Amino acid sequence: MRGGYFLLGLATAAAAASVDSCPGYNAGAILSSRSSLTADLSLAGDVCNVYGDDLDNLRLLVEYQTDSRLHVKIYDADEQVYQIPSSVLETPSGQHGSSSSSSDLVFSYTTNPFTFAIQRRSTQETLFNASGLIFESQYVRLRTSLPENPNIYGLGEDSDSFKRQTVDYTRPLWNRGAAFLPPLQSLYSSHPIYIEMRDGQAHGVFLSNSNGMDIKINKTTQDGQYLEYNTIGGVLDFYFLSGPAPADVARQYAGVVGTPAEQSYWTYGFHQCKYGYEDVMMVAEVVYNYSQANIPLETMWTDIDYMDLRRPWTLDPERFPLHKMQELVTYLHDHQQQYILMVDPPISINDTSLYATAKEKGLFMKWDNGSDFVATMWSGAASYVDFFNPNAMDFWSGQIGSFFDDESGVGVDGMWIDMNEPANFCTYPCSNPIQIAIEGGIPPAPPAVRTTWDSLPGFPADFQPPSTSSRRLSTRSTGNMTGLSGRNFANPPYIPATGDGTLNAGTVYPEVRQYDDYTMYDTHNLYASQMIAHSRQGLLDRRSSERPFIITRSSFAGDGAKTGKWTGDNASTWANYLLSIVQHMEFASIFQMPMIGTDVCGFNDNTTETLCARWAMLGAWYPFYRNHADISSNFQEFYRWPLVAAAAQKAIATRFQLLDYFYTAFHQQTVDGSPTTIIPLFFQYPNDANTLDISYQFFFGPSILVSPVTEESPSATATATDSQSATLYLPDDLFYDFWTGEKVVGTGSQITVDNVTYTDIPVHVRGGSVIALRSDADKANTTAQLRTHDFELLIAPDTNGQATGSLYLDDGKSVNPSFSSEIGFTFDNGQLSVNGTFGFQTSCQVIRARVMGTSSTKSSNGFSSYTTLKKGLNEGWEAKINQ
Ligand SMILES: *[C@@H]1O[C@H](CO)[C@@H](O)[C@H](O)[C@H]1NC(C)=O
Ligand SMILES: *[C@@H]1O[C@H](CO)[C@@H](O)[C@H](O)[C@H]1NC(C)=O
Ligand SMILES: *[C@@H]1O[C@H](CO)[C@@H](O)[C@H](O)[C@H]1NC(C)=O
Ligand SMILES: *[C@@H]1O[C@H](CO)[C@@H](O)[C@H](O)[C@H]1NC(C)=O
Ligand SMILES: *[C@@H]1O[C@H](CO)[C@@H](O)[C@H](O)[C@H]1NC(C)=O
Ligand SMILES: *[C@@H]1O[C@H](CO)[C@@H](O)[C@H](O)[C@H]1NC(C)=O
Ligand SMILES: *[C@@H]1O[C@H](CO)[C@@H](O)[C@H](O)[C@H]1NC(C)=O
Ligand SMILES: *[C@@H]1O[C@H](CO)[C@@H](O)[C@H](O)[C@H]1NC(C)=O
Ligand SMILES: *[C@@H]1O[C@H](CO)[C@@H](O)[C@H](O)[C@H]1NC(C)=O
Ligand SMILES: CC(=O)N[C@H]1CO[C@H](CO)[C@@H](O)[C@@H]1O
Repeated sequence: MRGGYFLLGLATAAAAASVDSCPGYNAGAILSSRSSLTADLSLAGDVCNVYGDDLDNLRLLVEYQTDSRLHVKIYDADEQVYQIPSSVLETPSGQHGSSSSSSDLVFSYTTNPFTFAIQRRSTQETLFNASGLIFESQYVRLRTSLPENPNIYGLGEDSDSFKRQTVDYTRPLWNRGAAFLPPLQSLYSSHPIYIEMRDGQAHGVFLSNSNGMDIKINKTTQDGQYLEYNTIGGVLDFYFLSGPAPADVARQYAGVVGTPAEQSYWTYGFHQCKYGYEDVMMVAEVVYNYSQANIPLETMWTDIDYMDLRRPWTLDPERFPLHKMQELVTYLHDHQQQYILMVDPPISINDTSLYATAKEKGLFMKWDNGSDFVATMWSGAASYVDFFNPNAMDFWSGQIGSFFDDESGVGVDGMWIDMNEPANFCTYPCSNPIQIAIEGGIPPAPPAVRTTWDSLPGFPADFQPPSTSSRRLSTRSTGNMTGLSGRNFANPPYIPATGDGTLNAGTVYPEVRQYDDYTMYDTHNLYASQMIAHSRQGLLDRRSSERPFIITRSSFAGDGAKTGKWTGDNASTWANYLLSIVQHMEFASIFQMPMIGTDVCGFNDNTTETLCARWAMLGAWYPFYRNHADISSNFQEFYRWPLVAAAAQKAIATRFQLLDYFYTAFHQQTVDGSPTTIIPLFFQYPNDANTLDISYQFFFGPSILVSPVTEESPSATATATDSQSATLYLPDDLFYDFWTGEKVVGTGSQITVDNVTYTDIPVHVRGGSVIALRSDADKANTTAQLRTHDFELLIAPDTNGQATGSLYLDDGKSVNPSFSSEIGFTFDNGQLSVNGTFGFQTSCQVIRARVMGTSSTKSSNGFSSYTTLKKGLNEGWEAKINQ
């Protein structure tokens, strides 16, 4: 494993050509049982040593784990090659009782050279056909042939098309801070799972590998259509998932990486943030202005502005002093609102006491020679916490516990974790991160301290500028670093097409060490996962019974089990408004990270009134609904324009009506991974080939089809009375216009909805649904108040006059709620029955119900008159409903 280190550059072109000369492997010593198969793979000829050295001896492990899940792993016989530590992502191993004769997936192979194929038993179709195995010290390749123009989804994070391009496409995965979300480059997260659709049937392929990689999809005359994995290390650890419905693949994937974390009820309220709120007074003003504008603000956020010179775990003593922060938190909590602060992972060297403590305990990532690695971050020179160190948990949890202490610190309600790709502003080779920070003006000079602040009605009268000192928090823990390795981390021979042309741009360098002999070369894509896990545990240590709410920027496969995510630094563009729909379908339905949101109205650049209005309407159908802007962008709180305020009021009221419906849908996904949150159309209609290309419509929960306006406003000076028409696709199914109740028969073609104003968005209810709406949702100022409102049922019968729906109720916040109800609604031609389990006692009633589609003319109201019910939700009942 030591050749070719100094040949970079000159050798690259020549080397690339010789990939074709690699000999492949022969299989021998094959042992098969009912439910597994193992073999030895040995290099079948002369080494090619293209990107490092060929490994002579590999092992193959095949496990029929369940009837729908086949595990295939190719790894080095010595087991020295890096593998994802099970402490970070524990994927299932062992056979779990399926067998080669009962599995839906059939494994077959050739020995000389070794190739393998995966077939679907029921159709005999070959789903994966692996050839071209190369296994070198710094490069692993495997290719599968595919049918022409395959329908492939997943493999993110990305800003590319929803359905993957099938020719000349490279998807690099190497977590990377990438403002403006450039297409065809690495973005913040890595999720190496894809779903492929063939003739209405779906299957999934997950490669559990955290190394940087390129996944190429191409069609050439020589090789036909294929998908090819090119990783810079790790092993080939595949989970094949048989579907056959897309929703089955989602559940099967959850069976590998875990089901998503349940979120508290309040997290579905509306959130506001901006980078550039200059002091706690300005933050308070935003809270106040939202309330004056009658727009229900649920949670207020503060970006790194609150830190003293951008140093994590500090407060700016003049602009965000502790006692004012505490008053703000008290105010918010008294009004049933929440507060969240951003936390970055590195410790500033200028934060001398905390830095010394962490350094002494050995908690930082290190150079090979044992010196602490120093990056340049928002605070200037800073060292990243090494979360592999077993003492990092104590340290991190201690920081969370003391800094966010409800009595003596800032009692936040969740954590926003950023820069965890991890990011580094010091360009390689960075000899002096301190100097780079000084030259780069980092941290920037803080804004002038205000000398007079107007008092805000409702806030303490002395909500006035302070003069006192900041508070620093101390820490405890121990740590150690060991290990060397023979690979060329600094100049790897194969470099994924990240967009930078190198792996050391904008991040902690690949040669930097982590505890237990890990190097960032292998663990880079897991840095965020570790920060997420430690933050979640820290939040649990602090408030043990409450569901921890975390929003991260970077992530890896499986992190949805612990965190939510926002899609990072998008821009205030129409293209990014549309892109959010694609990203949310990917994260929610394919990557199992359904608490997903995009900065509403856009982060970078200045938004416009009409874009922000459309985005306020779209954002209400995001699982995580937050308006956020950059420091260099104009203010864009919803109350800044009357048109946007009106859009937001309607959007939030509608979201509130549907909040328990969505809470129920989200809960279902946390139980078994069912894709019930943001759902692509082809998941719902797998046999309708037209749905395979639909990128900008989605289901919000199983019954609500959202079809946002997809064309940019024609006029920059539009007013609330202006409108546009929207063209949308309706599958062959019965729908109802959510707003008018009118029946709309889908025929598998496009329809046009006219007069979609800036305070409107086309929404349809799928026939066959019963939806429990919170009544008077427009009168609730927070989700806490909403939870006291009664319900009313919206009934959308199918063509047989039948409909069903469900409602999950619990206390909305406990990690393991002691009481919950799973209530089923069944409607059959006017007869409604309510049954289920009723563990959660509530005084909320179902006060009334109405049926959709009693008229099919647009001009008249399509709803039936209300049937008054006034029935409780603590036991089953039946009722007759007027139609
Ligand atoms: C599998 O791939 C090989 C090329 O590697 C090709 O010759 C063969 O036809 C493929 N088989 C199927 C069933 O796709
Ligand atoms: C796809 O194949 C073409 C033709 O061989 C080649 O020029 C191109 O580089 C390939 N693209 C990728 C992403 O591999
Ligand atoms: C709050 O509203 C007042 C009155 O419209 C305005 O002057 C002020 O700039 C607003 N402040 C913020 C931070 O939105
Ligand atoms: C919402 O209304 C309730 C009840 O009137 C009140 O206690 C609470 O402070 C209000 N919250 C906000 C954010 O206005
Ligand atoms: C941080 O510390 C370095 C080294 O001691 C020093 O040069 C730099 O001026 C400090 N920066 C700030 C903002 O205090
Ligand atoms: C360790 O290596 C780094 C990077 O090459 C270098 O900056 C640092 O000075 C070295 N430390 C020691 C103690 O040699
Ligand atoms: C680190 O661990 C190694 C082996 O476990 C040990 O020899 C060494 O003394 C430790 N170093 C520190 C600084 O604790
Ligand atoms: C946003 O608009 C302001 C003026 O309203 C301007 O100063 C600023 O440069 C603009 N920002 C961007 C990113 O275009
Ligand atoms: C509720 O009623 C429906 C329809 O009668 C039935 O399918 C379902 O099993 C019932 N559920 C419970 C929990 O009783
Ligand atoms: C009710 C309404 O606003 N109708 C308008 C819908 O759009 C068409 C074409 O733009 C107008 O002619 C209607 O007046």
